[in-house]
Amino acid sequence: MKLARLALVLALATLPAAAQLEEYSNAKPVPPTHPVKSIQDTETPAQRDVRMAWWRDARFGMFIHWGLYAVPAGTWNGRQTTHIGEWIMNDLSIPVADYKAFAKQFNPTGFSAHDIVALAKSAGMKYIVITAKHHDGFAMFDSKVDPFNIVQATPFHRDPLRELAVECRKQGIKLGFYYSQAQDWTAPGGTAIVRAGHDPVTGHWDKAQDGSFDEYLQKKSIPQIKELLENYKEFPVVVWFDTPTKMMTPERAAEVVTLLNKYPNLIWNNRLGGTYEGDTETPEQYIPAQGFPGKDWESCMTINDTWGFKSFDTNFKSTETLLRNLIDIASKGGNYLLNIGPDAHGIVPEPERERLLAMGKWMDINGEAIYGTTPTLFTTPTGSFSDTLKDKAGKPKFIPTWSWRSTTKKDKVYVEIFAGAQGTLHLGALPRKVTGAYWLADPKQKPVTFTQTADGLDVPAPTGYVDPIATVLVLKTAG
Ligand code: JFZ
Repeated sequence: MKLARLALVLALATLPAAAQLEEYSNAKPVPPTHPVKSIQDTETPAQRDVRMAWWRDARFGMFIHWGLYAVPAGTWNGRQTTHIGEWIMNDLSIPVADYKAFAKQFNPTGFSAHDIVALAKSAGMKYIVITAKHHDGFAMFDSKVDPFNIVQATPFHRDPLRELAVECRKQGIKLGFYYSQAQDWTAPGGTAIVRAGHDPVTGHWDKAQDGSFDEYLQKKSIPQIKELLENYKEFPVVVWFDTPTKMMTPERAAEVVTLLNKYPNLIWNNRLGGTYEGDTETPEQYIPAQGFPGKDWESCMTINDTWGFKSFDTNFKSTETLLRNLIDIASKGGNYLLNIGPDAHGIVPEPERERLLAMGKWMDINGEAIYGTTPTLFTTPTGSFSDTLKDKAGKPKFIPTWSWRSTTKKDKVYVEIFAGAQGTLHLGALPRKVTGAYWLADPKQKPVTFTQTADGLDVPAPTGYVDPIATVLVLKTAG
């Protein structure tokens, strides 16, 4: 008995300090319980840093919501949906057979993987995430598992994911796949988030949707995820799951994780479900006021008010808003995944193209202040999109009290000054000594005067090189 005690004491004494502490600390939340450990559960922080490195440097990616919903484009039987376009089947309770029939009309001959990848590159985006299958169950790729896909069910007979993979490889940009693992409105057994007027348990509105969820998972969802992981060479580098619903229990999600674990460089988001936290937080349509300190995160946003193409949604954000969102996100250490919604011909709506190209013009000059940066070192309280205050439409409210943002590199601090600034800008205290300053757009890097005191840093508002959206001041810093 005594010996056993001694052994226990010795064993505890040899545990690393952190593990011992955990025994007595209530601070940590209960660790998630799931039957299969994921890469995030087993890797070291240093391994994680290596795995996430390209993603953290990228800061700006393209989301593509493209699928069969581009055919109705927001209108069905004379009714216009008031919600996002890719939800039309659910929102207008379209019967399965009617929705599936759209496939015969889907012939997007205007689709050019080359042009879309080139557009992403011109915008300064470093990766693309495209909907391989959305909640409607229609696969935008060559699937042997289920015939309801773009190759077999449409006159198009081409695999846009393969074409994108080829172009991404050629043009040097990364490719990821979005996959709706639990919601599937056309496959029997697939689940649907419950809404008024639909079955209160299954969310279904058509008998053709009824069936076993486990059968759906085993026969369609998991095999298609496998196809996506296996058939596109080095891609996907990201898998973007969505809407797990309560059906994705730890046991079911674990089967997906077993697949994902075969790809140790893969990055996947926090929407798989079953207590798996994934790699990235995914705030949607807003910028969290403080970011997610210590976590990887990515705000995804639409350019207008829909993800999937809607012919009558013309509420496009300005280039100014989009760029300042990107800057705001970078200053808080996140990525911006900005969506485009190609139409039924495969064409990217011109207002979206225009804005991405305009963003790219700014990035050509100022990208250095975005890529590979870490969050601001200033503590000056300013403002941002609020995730608690909402406007009348229920959208996160923008509190426009900031006139600038800041991003950080090892030996430089960038100050992105929004238009309207005049005279001298008081930037607050910076925990580094500034040794010089210049406008990023100045090819001669002519010195800009500044004063640094304990109280803070004063710099002139932009005079030369003024960009009406954001003018970047570079502060050279020591330590
Ligand atoms: C989901 C999808 O339903 C939508 O169609 C789109 O693909 C978007 C990017 O993601 O929308 C969501 C998902 C989760 C929440 C809200 C909308 N959520 O957790 O509040």
